Amino acid sequence: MKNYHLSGIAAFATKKVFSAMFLLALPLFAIAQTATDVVEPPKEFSLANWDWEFISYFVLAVLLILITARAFDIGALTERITGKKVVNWNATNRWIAIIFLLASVAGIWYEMVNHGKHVLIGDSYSEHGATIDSMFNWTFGFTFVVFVITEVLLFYFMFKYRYREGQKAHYYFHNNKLELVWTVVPAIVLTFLVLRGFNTWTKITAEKPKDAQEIEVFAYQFGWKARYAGADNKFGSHHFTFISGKNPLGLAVQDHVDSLLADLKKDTALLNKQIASAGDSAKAWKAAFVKFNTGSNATAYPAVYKELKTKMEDAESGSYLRQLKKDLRRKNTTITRITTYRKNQDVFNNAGNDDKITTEIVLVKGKSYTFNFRARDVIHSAWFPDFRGQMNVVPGMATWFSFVPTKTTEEARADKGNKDFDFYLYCNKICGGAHYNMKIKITVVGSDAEYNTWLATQTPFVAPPVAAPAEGMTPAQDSSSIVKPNTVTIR
Ligand SMILES: [Cu+2]
Repeated sequence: MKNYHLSGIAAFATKKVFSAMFLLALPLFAIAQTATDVVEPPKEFSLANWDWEFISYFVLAVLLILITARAFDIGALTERITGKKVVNWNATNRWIAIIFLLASVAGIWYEMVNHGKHVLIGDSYSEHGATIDSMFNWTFGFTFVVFVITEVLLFYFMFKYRYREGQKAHYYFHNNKLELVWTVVPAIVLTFLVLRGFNTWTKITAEKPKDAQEIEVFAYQFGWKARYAGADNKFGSHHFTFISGKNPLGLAVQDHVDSLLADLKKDTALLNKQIASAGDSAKAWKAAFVKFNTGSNATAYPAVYKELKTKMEDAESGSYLRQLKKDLRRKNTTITRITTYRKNQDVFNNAGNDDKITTEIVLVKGKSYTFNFRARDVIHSAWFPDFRGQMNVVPGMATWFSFVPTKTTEEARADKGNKDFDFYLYCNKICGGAHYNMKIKITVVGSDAEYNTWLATQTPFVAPPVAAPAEGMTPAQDSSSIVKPNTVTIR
């Protein structure tokens, strides 16, 4: 071709190499990310921390590309001077296309064999899990076959219908039959996949299995708590206004709610006093600031200076008073809510006293469980990857998920050849800064006896009353023998 333009060829070649590099680099980067197990703390900026080996390879690659582009330029120049074709581009590109196709297939194969275990989810350990996996396999199978056919055709057509001199392209406008085929076939396949998914999901979530043991799963920024019903097999009521440091799940337990109300009333009394004397405190802060701000104090103690100045300014501008009033309003609202809820509902029936709040979930293999979810603050999502379950956890909305674990933790460890393996329930909704750390361990045991042993080690929310000592015996003085109320605090 006489009219090949030098810079045109160079640009074309460079672009081709670059896009190939990107295409190959992206999955490699993704795999490298998932393969990293250890999270390293951020390093301080220092040239010594740079990966000089990688940088030198990168520079070398850029140089190679530039040299290649230059070589193309030379070839094209030679073409122009001699009038003879140096490279037959149409013939070369068709083979590059085939090589690219084969290299991609080999690359995918290599990555799946060597790093596939980092991205694949592993065996399922719940009864319904097999259906989910089968659905995944069908979807993957269909799309994979279509993907392979279209990609092979794409590169083969590039090979077959390359430009030849004197050959004219066929003008092809419309074909009803073809349109029909590639509309109807995907429609049928998609209908099958979607209906199957819909059916499966409906079956899994239609209604709570009647024989299932219920466990409450409570989500908060950033962690999980589980609640098991006590000996009465009944869960105590709860309300979000009852939540306090000592009552993280807001259980309706009279003593806790009373002491929360008392605390709130003490707070509001203090706030009222502070509001009444806000004018005096403005004067006091000013006096303190003037007294401090002499000589070189301001430069010698900048932190104290800044604090006093801010306090004085806040007091003078009225923002201190506004803050106090805002706090008071908030606390009064909470008091009203608590008293209203207390009056209207017969919730203090002591059902929650023996509930057990745990930092681990223990299940028995082969038994049916329903997890009732509750969120304290924002939307979370409960994800049981090994049990193929996921459900949103939304403040103010009751959601649940049921499954039957099919193997114990020990059996799963043996399956995987990993003695450290554990099941976890993760948060799968980016809910804030420490979302990545939000998980709770699930242990599946083989027998009721093991489960009961574990449950016995968990303290009830309210300590049972200590039995009166038998006559003639002195009451136990050892404080460690007294069961303390379970005060799981939320970080
Ligand atoms: Cu979360």
